[in-house]
Order: sequence, then structure tokens, then C-alpha cells
Amino acid sequence: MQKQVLSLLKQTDGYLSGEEISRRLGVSRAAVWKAVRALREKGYEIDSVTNRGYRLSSQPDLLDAAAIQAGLSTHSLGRNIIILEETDSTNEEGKRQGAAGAPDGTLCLAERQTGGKGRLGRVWSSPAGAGVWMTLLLRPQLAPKEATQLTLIAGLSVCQAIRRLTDCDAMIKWPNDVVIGRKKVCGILTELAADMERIHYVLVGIGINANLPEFQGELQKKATSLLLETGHKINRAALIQAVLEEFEAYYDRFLTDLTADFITPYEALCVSLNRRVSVIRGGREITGQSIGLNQEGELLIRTDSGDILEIGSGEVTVQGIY
Ligand code: BT5
Repeated sequence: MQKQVLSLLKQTDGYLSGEEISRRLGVSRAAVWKAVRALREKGYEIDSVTNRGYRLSSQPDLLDAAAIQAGLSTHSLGRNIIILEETDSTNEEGKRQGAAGAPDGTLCLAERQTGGKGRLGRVWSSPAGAGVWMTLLLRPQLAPKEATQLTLIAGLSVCQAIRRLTDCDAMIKWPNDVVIGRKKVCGILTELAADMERIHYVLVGIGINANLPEFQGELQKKATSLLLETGHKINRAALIQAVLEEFEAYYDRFLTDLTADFITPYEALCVSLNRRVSVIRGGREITGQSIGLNQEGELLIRTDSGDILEIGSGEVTVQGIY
């Protein structure tokens, strides 16, 4: 019903009376009014003037598969797109799609997540209409331990996509955050469905604070959005396209040659290097200097006692960034 009312309003240049809409759709005036109210709640601005009727004056910036695919130069990523108005988490939707046999490169997007998640059960704030909350479903022929590198490729791709479209100096905080200045603009959560030897599918979940106008509570001091940084809204379809294109270029190279070098460009954008860092290992906090990444993307730390540690996961705190 909402769809039908919307489509009539879109086809009409000026005003269309409630009576005309109800006649054309064969429904009551009250039903038309209810549909208009529901559309307004979704962000459509609909003027109503006595004796003239309704007129669509502006439409919300909604995610649209056709807009994302128009001009998209990837060959497999984003060729199948699922867009939901609301979901628990696009990673969970990706798992449902993966279990149901969705193809490699499927992209799941939601306007809003009710259970957006970070690592280790943390919450990812995902309000409606302003973010890019997306998950790529991939079916690579990789061993499970090689999949951790996909998180690094995703971080690098988002960082480069933001730099391509804005003048923000986005940087990567190893392993999975993209930051602008001292604040986080994107988080990445990679999950796997695998057995010991073989990956069934990977879910690369990417959350980018695109057009969020503000943050609440503790996020005010540690999160930022592209809107807050640049002062204007970014076209989310263009941002998604750029991320998919950057990702696919690195991903294809990585799949054909596991030693393909994405570490050099990653290091060039990584804010966690050559800094004092602390890391929790075996329940103990170790401090030192981060000196680079190895081929597997592990962070190399020269500890204060002179040892070199390779950190593959776990929490690293870089001093000076939130
Ligand atoms: C992450 O976890 O940064 C991974 C976030 C992944 C989100 C995407 S959205 C699409 C897909 N579907 C999902 O359900 N998830 C993925 P972590 O490093 O654990 O950071 C989580 C912490 O970031 C929280 O504890 C907050 O402090 C902070 N945080 C929460 N929401 C934020 C936001 N919108 N922007 C910046 N920081 C946020």
C-alpha cells in the first residue's frame, strides 16, 4: 500500500488529491492517510494542502541496489545485493544467506541494525539511514588462518575509498579500525563458517559512519562520521562502490598469490606503527614500540626488554588514539 501511494506521488508533478489516490488504488481515504503518515515516518516529505491533496517534496536517501550497481566495475563483489530496512546484524543476515547458498560476493546491507556487533560481543551503534552497515559474503579457497588477512584488506580498502571520495586523512588502526584524527569512523568484524581445513564462507562486516550527524554518550569522544569531518553528506552508494572496487582489486591478487603484497600500502596508512603500544598477553601487559607488520599482517613489537613479539590478535592500545 505504501509502495503504491509512493509510486503514484512519484509519477505526479504537482498535487494529487486523497480522493484520486483512493479511487485509483481502490482503498479508503483513511487507508491513504495512514500510508502517507507511514511514509513520512520513513523520511519522505509529503506536503498536504486542503483541496489540493498531497505532493512529494523530498525523498530520504535510501540505499538502492540499482544505484550501487550503476557504474560498479567489480566482477563478483556486489553483483548480488540484499538490502534490508532493518535487520539484527548484516553479518547474521550474511550467515543466513551463506547457509542458503547465496553466491560468492553477495553484499548484505541494512538501513538499520538492531543487534549490530563489534568484536568480543561488543555493541556496534547502527542508527537508521545514515550509515553503511554492510557484510560481504565470500567463498574463498583459503585455510581458516589465512582469512584473518581479509580483515586487513577490508581496512585498507575502506581507508583508500574514504581518501578517494573525501579529503579526509583516514588512517588504519591495526588491525581493524579506520580512524580520522583520533576518532573511529569505521569498524570491521570478520567471521567464518569453516571446519579445520576448509572455509565454507567468510563474512566481512564493515560499518562506516557515513552521514551520522552526532553520537551519544561515550561515543562522542571516540567516534566520528564523514559528515562530521567534511561538513557535507556523502553519497552512500558511491562509498559502497569505492569500497567494493578497492577490496576486489586486493582480494583477487591475494587469492591468486597468497604472498601478494598488500602490507606495503597497508603500512603506509597504518597509524599504529612507530608508536608506543601496549598489549595484553597471557594476562600481562607488555609495552614497547611497534615497528612494522610481517607477511601475515601480524604486528611486530620491540618490547622494552628488546624482544620482538609478533601479535596476531588481541588488544593493542596505541598511545594517543582514543
Ligand atoms: C568493531 O568492533 O569495530 C567492528 C564493528 C563492525 C560493525 C559492522 S556493521 C556491519 C556488520 N554487522 C555487524 O553486526 N557488525 C558489522 P570493535 O573493535 O570490538 O569495536 C567496538 C567498539 O567500537 C564499541 O565497544 C564502541 O566503543 C565503539 N563503537 C560502537 N559503535 C560505534 C560506531 N558507530 N562508531 C564508532 N565506534 C563505535
